Amino acid sequence: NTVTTDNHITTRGSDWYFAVTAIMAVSTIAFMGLSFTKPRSQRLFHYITAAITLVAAIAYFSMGSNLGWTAIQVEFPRSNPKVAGDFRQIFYVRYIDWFVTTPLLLLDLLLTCGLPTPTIIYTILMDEIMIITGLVGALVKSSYKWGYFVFGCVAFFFVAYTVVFEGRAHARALGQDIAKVYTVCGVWTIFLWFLYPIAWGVSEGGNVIPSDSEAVFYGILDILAKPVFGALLLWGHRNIDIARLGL
Ligand code: RET
Repeated sequence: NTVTTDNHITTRGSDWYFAVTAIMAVSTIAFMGLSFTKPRSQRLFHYITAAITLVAAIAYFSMGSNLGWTAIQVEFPRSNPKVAGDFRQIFYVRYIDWFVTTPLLLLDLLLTCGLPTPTIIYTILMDEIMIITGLVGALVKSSYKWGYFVFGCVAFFFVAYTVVFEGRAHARALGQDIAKVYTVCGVWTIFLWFLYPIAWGVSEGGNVIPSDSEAVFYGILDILAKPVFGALLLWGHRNIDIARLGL
């Protein structure tokens, strides 16, 4: 079970993972620090957001340490012989991170627009189906992996529908300032989340790009979707009393 060098992260890939670890860790400290500027009753969004970057920091520490992965046999990619190899490194720890953090990201967003609890619960359930089908698909070596990918995309459709249509309508009803922070964070989320299945398709799915490129692709997405999203959200909440959201 040898992993060819081209399908395995290099020292530079590992350094990049550690750089992202540092960004996530510093963001966690910053979000917790910012929570002290608010009374205890107003810190919910700080806690959720800090938990997201904390979990990511640990996942990135694992990947930088070359842990949390397994070798999966791949078919020879004719489109790009440079990445040809018998095995590809699949970082399953990414999915453990996403299983915890994507529901928290949705909570940040859907609590901001005051959606009813049943809607939030079913949207998070769809999100969990999306992540788990992505994980199983990544670990499957045959082309059945694309079946899981399709299930994941269908689940993602429901998540996107809630964020784009239901969430926007509820946010508007809560007032202009809330609608504004919801729109900024919602558009940011949907735009970025659409890029994840593309990254999956060329990495775990089609084995088109090597593991170092995968590290950069997902890494940039994670920085934008977690610390940058969190900063936008907390900034948007700075003058909003969470009692207005029913919290
Ligand atoms: C997978 C593959 C299956 C189909 C779809 C996917 C979408 C994943 C998404 C992940 C978002 C992750 C975030 C992480 C934290 O920053 C699982 C790749 C649709 C949208 C935001």
